[in-house]
Amino acid sequence: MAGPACLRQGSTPAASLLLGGLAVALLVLLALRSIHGGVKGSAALHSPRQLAAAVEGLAPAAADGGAAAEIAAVEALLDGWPLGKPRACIVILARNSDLDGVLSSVLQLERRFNSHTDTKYPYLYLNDRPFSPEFKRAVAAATAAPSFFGLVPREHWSYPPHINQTRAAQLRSEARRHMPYGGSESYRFMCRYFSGFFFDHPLLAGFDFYWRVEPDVHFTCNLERDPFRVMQRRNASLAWTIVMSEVPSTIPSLWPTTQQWLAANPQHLAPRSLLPAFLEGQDDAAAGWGPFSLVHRWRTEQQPGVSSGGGGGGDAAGGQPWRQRQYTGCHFWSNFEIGRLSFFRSAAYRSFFAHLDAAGGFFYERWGDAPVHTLAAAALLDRSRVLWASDIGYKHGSWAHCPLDPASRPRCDCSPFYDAQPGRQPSCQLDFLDRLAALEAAEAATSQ
Ligand SMILES: Nc1nc2c(ncn2[C@@H]2O[C@H](COP(=O)(O)OP(=O)(O)O)[C@@H](O)[C@H]2O)c(=O)[nH]1
Ligand SMILES: [Mg+2]
Repeated sequence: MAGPACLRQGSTPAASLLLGGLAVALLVLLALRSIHGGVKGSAALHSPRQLAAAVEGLAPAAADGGAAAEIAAVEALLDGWPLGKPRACIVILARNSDLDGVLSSVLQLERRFNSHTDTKYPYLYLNDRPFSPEFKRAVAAATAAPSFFGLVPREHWSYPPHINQTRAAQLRSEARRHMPYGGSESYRFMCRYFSGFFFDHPLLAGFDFYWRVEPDVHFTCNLERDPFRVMQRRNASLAWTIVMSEVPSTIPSLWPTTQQWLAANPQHLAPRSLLPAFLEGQDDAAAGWGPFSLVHRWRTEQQPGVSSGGGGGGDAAGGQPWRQRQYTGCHFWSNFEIGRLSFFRSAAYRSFFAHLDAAGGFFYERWGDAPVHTLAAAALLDRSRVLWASDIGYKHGSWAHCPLDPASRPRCDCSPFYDAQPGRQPSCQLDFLDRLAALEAAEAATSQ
């Protein structure tokens, strides 16, 4: 409030007129945006946004930082959404400093997929701090798809009241040198946000599906199928590309806390769940292959076709595998994630997250959203609702997935030969696929 009032006091009549004119122009532009944003999005939405951004800083700021206008624009877009087309969006959590990496990821996703769809899926950019005009201008100009910008609510990016912040800070400083992001407070906020809150952001309210994209990732294949339509048609709730191992010291109590929740809520465990494929087998323990065992990893890496013995047995008959067994630490790597929002908004998922949050491991340890999403999907969903998006070429950091089938060669710029080597695949991916095969074989055997 102080800024505009001071400006007005010192200004001349001509300056007041100019400022008033700019304010009116901004209002007209925002109204235009709501009208155009709904239907074809892109081109019509673009220039008003850029003009609006150009006068940003001169015009009086909206009291809510523009949140209501942004939500109205998304609603208008969805009001005109084609019948039958998945109500889906691309979600990017980023800082202003991530701009170059965001542009790189977005340009690839556009080239490989989104710019070829009839109605382009919108981008929803989220941040714990306001996006700069420069960030907004640059990413909006990068796509013909509409872009929207949201602020993460403070209560979703901070400590819940039961956390002892002094203890959390002390544990962080001890963890600093022992694990990636061990000393980072903001990384913990980020992991908790993706675990428990992103699906409730008001900008996502009207959507059924999201695709999570990060800065500096690579999409290496032209997509022939719309993954959102695949999710819709197959009634899927989660799609993944890479299964990664977790750094054990980040999650020592995640599995015991999950076990507590499962014991109190057995009705939520899906009868044909994926959970056994994420658990060490009983005979693994007998053979001395404890959780995260290198011997176990070596065995599955060297002999990918050989069953590790886990996952099968009596579990497939609907037992309670989670009671006795250890979590392998393998998880769907969540920097790539296509999901159905109703899964995360379900009472079961919310109850699971609330239980984890109450236990404090997001702050006293460094629980990642990837193992949290994975354990939830593995326990709560029928196996058929979790898909391997194996036709999507993808790379994050030094790990990649490249479609292996020869028919994919002309549409991909990655090396299936290179990526197919067992040593080039995360050991957890081999472990998971191996256990999954064992689980399905055991289930087939019992149903005969
Ligand atoms: N707004 C915001 N985004 C963050 C912050 N920390 C991480 N992110 C985002 O969260 C995602 C994961 O972070 P990243 O640094 O890529 O983690 P990594 O993939 O686990 O190494 C990315 O989309 C980041 O842009 C933060 O403090 N603020
Ligand atoms: Mg990343």
